[in-house]
Amino acid sequence: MADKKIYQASTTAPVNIAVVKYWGKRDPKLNLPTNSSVSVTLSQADLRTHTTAACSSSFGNEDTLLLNSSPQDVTGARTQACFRELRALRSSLEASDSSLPKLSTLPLRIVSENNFPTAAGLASSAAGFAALVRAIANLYELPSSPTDLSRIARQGSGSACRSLFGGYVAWQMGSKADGSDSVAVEVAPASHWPTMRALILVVSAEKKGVSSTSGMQITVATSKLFKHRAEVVVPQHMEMMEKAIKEKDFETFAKVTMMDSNSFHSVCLDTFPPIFYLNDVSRSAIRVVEDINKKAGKIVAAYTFDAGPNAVIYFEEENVEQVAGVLKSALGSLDGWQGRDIKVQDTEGV
Ligand code: 2P0
Repeated sequence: MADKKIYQASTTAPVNIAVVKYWGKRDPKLNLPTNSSVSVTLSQADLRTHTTAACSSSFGNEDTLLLNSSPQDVTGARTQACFRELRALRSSLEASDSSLPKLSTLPLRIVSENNFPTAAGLASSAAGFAALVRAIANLYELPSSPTDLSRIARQGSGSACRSLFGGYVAWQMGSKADGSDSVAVEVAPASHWPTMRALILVVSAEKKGVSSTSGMQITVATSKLFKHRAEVVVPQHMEMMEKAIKEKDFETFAKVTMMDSNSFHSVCLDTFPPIFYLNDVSRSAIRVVEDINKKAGKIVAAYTFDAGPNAVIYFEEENVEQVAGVLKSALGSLDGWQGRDIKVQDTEGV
């Protein structure tokens, strides 16, 4: 009788919020970026994707994926690239050890749940693909390092490569055409700077108007400002940001975070037709952060916005009242607002 056994493994992956943003692809197929980026991984206690990967000959012929109980299309090139790469690694393990079950040829059944709004500019694709890749890597018992897995997760969604690590993470853009050097590396673990906190202002939990993938392609094709950002602004921000993280220099970290977010949204506005991710509530959050910093006489809070109107505010624990308290009272009465005081996730817990 054929083996009908169900093999399975589960994992969770965290969300990361970039402080130097990825925007633009030099190779859309491999998700190779036009600039490097840096992010902070947020605690899984607050935001995470939980994924179970299973395989069995009893699953029929097709791979399937359920996200928040809804069936998803797995035939897209990105998901297929992740499945193909992971199966190839499992297949070479099986070739070198004939006692291993032949999992690489069995259909996969993936079940994922997010505990936060999907596709609302809260990096759901990052946590989603990171969890999918690691769940299958665990199922296949692959000896791959987080950086090895980041190379695969990047092909699912660029920002996903940064969610394989906790703490402070850089995605090095790389220069090779095959993408083998376009991977994530740890800049510093969460324990290096344990006082860092993030507050998320959920301005809207609706799906974003323009997807990151199509938005950045239109930017690359139409924005003249984009070239300056990718070639001049981001390399400077990368250097300043990595140094600020290593030295735990919050003022520089915050200044670069805000300036890089503004630079990214300027490039969106310079895209033709323009892309608007910020709304009136986003702009009032910027003003409140500016007021907080003015009152403090130094920079104690930094705002950043991804491809949506929700704000992420970084601050240090000692300033929680000054920052989170003021933001909550200033913006708390708005509909759909939600504030959480989130720690940085350790790699060990990822
Ligand atoms: C980032 N974003 O660095 C930037 C900032 C949005 C703004 O990475 O096409 O969903 O799947 O590679 O990773 C969102 O882009 O795009 C993103 P794809 P992804 O976090």
